[in-house]
Amino acid sequence: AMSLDKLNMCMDAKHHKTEPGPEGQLYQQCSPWRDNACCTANTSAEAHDDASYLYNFNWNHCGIMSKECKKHFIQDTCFYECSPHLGPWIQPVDQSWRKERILDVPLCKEDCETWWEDCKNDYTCKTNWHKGWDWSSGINKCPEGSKCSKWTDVFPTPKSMCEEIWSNSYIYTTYTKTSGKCMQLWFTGTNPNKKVAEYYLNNGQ
Ligand code: FOL
Repeated sequence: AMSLDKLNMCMDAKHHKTEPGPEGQLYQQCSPWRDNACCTANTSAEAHDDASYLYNFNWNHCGIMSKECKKHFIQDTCFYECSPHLGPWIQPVDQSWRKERILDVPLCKEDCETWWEDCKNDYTCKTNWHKGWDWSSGINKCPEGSKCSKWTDVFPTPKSMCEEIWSNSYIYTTYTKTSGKCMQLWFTGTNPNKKVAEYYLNNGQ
């Protein structure tokens, strides 16, 4: 059925379920979404693997990504694949691999800042990780003419990283986790993001 419930829905993308629901067991970092999720248990496990079948995405495109940095990309994958409360930010998109995307999801300051802090000694060759890779080997490699640079040279600030890396999926905010006005990648217990989605649905952007 067409989704009328913007507070409880899944985007029409590569691996999302058609409707959110309980999963019983979700893997490790995705487990907070187990009571109501847009990801399957299988997707939640794949979210933890390098170059997994989800997108064949190679985190280690400029040397091995540190485990401190990688845990944030795993959490981002869980959030992206599992969140049932992204309705206010779901937009149609004309891409081969998905029909809908998220745009300008207001991310809590702490989640963006700890992500950037934990990655700042890593290396990358691109600001936008959605486009322009060399896929000739089956996994993404840095395109010809690009070079691996220090994270902080590619992303000078947490804001630049959070906004640019996934084509503006996120907007950096100065709201903290207790504000009720930003979405959390990291949480335990009841999903705090439902109330945030409700807030933005009632108050526009
Ligand atoms: N996390 C968040 N927060 N938002 C997202 O949109 C998101 N998307 C992915 C993973 N985590 C996310 C999916 N990542 C390609 C690259 C990355 C990717 C999915 C697909 C890819 O195939 N890129 C091609 C262009 C494909 C096309 O646009 O047709 C390339 O040129 O590299």
